[in-house]
Amino acid sequence: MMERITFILNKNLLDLHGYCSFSGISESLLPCRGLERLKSVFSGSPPSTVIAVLFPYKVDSEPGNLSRYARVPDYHSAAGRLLEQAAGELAAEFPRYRFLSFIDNSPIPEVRAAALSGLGVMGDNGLLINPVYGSWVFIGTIVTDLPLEIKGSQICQCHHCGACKAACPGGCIGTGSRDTCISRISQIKGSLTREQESLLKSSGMVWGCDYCQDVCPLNSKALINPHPCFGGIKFAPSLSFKDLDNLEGKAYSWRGAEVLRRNLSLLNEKK
Ligand code: B12
Repeated sequence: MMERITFILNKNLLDLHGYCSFSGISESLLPCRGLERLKSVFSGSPPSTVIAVLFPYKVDSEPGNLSRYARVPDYHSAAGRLLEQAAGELAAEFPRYRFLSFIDNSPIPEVRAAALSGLGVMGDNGLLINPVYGSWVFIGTIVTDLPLEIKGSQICQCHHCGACKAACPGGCIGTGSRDTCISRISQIKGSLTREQESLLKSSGMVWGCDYCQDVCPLNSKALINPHPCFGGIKFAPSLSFKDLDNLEGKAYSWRGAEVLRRNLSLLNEKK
């Protein structure tokens, strides 16, 4: 059975995967629309296993005002399609069981699921750090009521070297608060507070933030080999006003042009 599952996952380019028990994450499910889907699909038979899958996304080390994850086509659709296809094939192979895929907009705490699945360590910056690709990986999952053999289920942590904490422009790592996280501020709709504006300006970021990942020593030898689902497409490392006319396929298109325009305008203001 395990061979068959591995075959189906690998055939769908999901070879960077691991398994954890659903009970390891069931206490920390995230409230979102997907939670209702999860509850309704598994109403008769509770989930037993989570298949966690990684999608390496780093394409370059060039500086720019866009975080690395926004420099490849939108992972929600690119990686989401592969997960959905694999879930369908697994359901056809094991018709007595259900298989439901998620990515990002997910009730599954994905970093925890991936760490429990043995795919890497949990960094102080809250991110999963894989030994080969570093933290430059997206995480998706397939939840199933098919009980699978789980080997080990312990979360390993990083070395707490403090580099991410020192580099975080908002100084929020280790504080338990994400209020000053640049990635979060870059996504806020409407107007920003003075403090948020000045943090965003000093970071030089228009969308997302990679400061904590750039300095992580566990990322220093990360392999740059983006997942084939991104089709070899690499967007420019920086966004400019003229790019706002066409946001199709970009990871930040869901937020709309206005938030990006505001961020770009802030960065263009004299300091
Ligand atoms: C909401 C969210 C955010 C919010 C965080 C707000 C919050 N509540 O924590 C914001 C917008 C800030 C954010 C930013 C980023 N995110 Co995000 N995010 C998520 C999401 C959708 C849910 C996380 C969550 O709420 N967990 C539940 C809370 C209760 O768990 P928690 O144990 O308290 O804390 C978790 C995180 O919040 C984080 N964390 C812990 N402490 C701190 C402290 C700070 C300052 C921050 C920012 C985060 C953080 O680590 C924990 C493990 O997940 C997940 C997808 C998912 N379904 O899991 C992606 C996810 C965690 N994000 C991801 C990414 C890539 C990022 C960014 C790197 C994007 C970027 N370049 O800007 C940044 C990184 C910032 C950082 N250092 O964490 C990836 C991580 C991949 C990986 N290798 O681990 C995920 C898994 C999405 C995916 N499918 O790949 N994210």
